[in-house]
Amino acid sequence: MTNNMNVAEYLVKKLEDEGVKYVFGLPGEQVLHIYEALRKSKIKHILVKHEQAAVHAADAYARITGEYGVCIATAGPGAMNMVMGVSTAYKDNVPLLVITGDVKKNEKGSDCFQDIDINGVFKPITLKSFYSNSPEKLMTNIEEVFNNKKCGINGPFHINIAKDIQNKTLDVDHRVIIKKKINTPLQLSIQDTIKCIDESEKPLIIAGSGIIYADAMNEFYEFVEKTQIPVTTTFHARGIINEKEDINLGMTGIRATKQAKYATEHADLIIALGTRLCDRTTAHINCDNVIQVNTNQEHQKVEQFYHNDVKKFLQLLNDKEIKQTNPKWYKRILSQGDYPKNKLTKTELLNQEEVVRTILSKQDENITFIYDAGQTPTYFTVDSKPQRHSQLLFSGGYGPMGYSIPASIGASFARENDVIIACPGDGSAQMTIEELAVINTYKLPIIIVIIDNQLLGIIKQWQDMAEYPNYQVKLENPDFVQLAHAYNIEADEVTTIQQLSDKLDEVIKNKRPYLIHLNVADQHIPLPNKD
Ligand SMILES: Cc1ncc(C[n+]2csc(CCOP(=O)(O)OP(=O)(O)O)c2C)c(N)n1
Repeated sequence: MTNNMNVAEYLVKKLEDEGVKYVFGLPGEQVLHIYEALRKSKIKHILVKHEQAAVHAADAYARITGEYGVCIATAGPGAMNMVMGVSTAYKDNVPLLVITGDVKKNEKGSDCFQDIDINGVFKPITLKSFYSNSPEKLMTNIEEVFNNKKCGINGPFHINIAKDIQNKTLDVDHRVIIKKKINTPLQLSIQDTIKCIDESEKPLIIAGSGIIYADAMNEFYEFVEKTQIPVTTTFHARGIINEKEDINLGMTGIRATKQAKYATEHADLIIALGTRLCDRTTAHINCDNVIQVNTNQEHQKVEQFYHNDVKKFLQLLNDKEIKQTNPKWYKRILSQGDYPKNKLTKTELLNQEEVVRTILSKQDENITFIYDAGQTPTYFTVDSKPQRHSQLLFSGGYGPMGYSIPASIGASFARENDVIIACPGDGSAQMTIEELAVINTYKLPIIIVIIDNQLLGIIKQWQDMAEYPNYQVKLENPDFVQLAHAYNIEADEVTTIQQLSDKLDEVIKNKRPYLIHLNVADQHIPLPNKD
């Protein structure tokens, strides 16, 4: 690094050195110096229309690449607009680096223009929220953020830098000392795990997205190959092994496949890797014999919990002799078969599930699907079989409406040249529709399919199920096709399944931004299987 760097330049250089290619954000007065450093760097800044979108875009980028998604906003209102996106990433431990500028150091807390306790707001929704109020602190903080990632600790980190500090020259020779954050797995824990596997007749793996974020995929494949232990996944690790392969039983939890549910209920040993075992995942676990390896210990739920980097843990395990699973257990699971597909009912307008199945029928390695909160997630979840990880993205454990359009932008930069299909409901689309402008600016190959029932459909269903009269769930929508045109995006209305299928074939080939609008029936989604 050259001498005479200011803090902003140092920060951006550090991002470059760590391989950051994109930063999603929107400038403001309190990040002026950082933007000047970005302007001079190799990093590409993607200018969004709303800071929430910057975070969702960075989040999708991170879910796909496993690397930090980086986003930036100015103090006060800019930072506060990020809260939704940061909470979303926090709930799913998505690796994010969130950078905000702040008012001058000596004005902090003085109630001056745009002064608010940003760190106070971000603290509960990040793994750590740093206030870098000196050049030395910034140097330590940014080092710690990247060191955590290297140790397999994943989730959002926040760095807040006072405007005047960004412009301060720093001593590049200042020595940064970082404490190691995570212990190397003990031989004892490895031996215990091997003993459990050796004694088990019916072992099962629950694979979580921590494996992806910790860059432990190869170690994971080696472990599965070696032990032949059947695999189920959390939602976010879906496709970590192609779901069409028998060894992957599919997703476990409340929307489990029939085989995953059976295996989870009957397993005598569960090895949970890179998952925090949230309530939606643990739905069918019956045995006490659960080994969990995860760097997030906040939500530790089992006795045999190893606070370790899953990559290191698997490396050590793979070096040892381990028993192969009895194929009888595996055959018994496979004999359970699948739940029968829902019968499609005839509806006056398009049937939502048929629409989703038609979209999913276009699946190939180079297409990523992103859906939003509402009714259609259920169909995307039960009707899909992802062939690679992150082929199906959703805002997951937090589930905000408005995720899919901005996330499609981040996904598009993560998988350049691929086609991204974003599928919001009409309510969700309108929460972040302004980002069509960004899709147009960068001419991203994103197809937006608005699945429009003119309702906040899932809330209407809740009201119906509670036998409440419907209240405040009817939507009066704009003409989405005209709206897309106003953003200079090609768009069309489709009214039949055949038209939808043909239109998708055409626009997937074209690799240009496109919006498809369709009206669907008011339907109730099926509730989770109870049998
Ligand atoms: C930001 C936000 N506000 C409110 C909710 C609660 N909520 C979940 S789904 C939903 C309705 C979604 O409507 P739409 O996008 O049209 O999808 P549909 O249910 O009709 O398929 C609401 C209000 C939420 N998840 N996120």
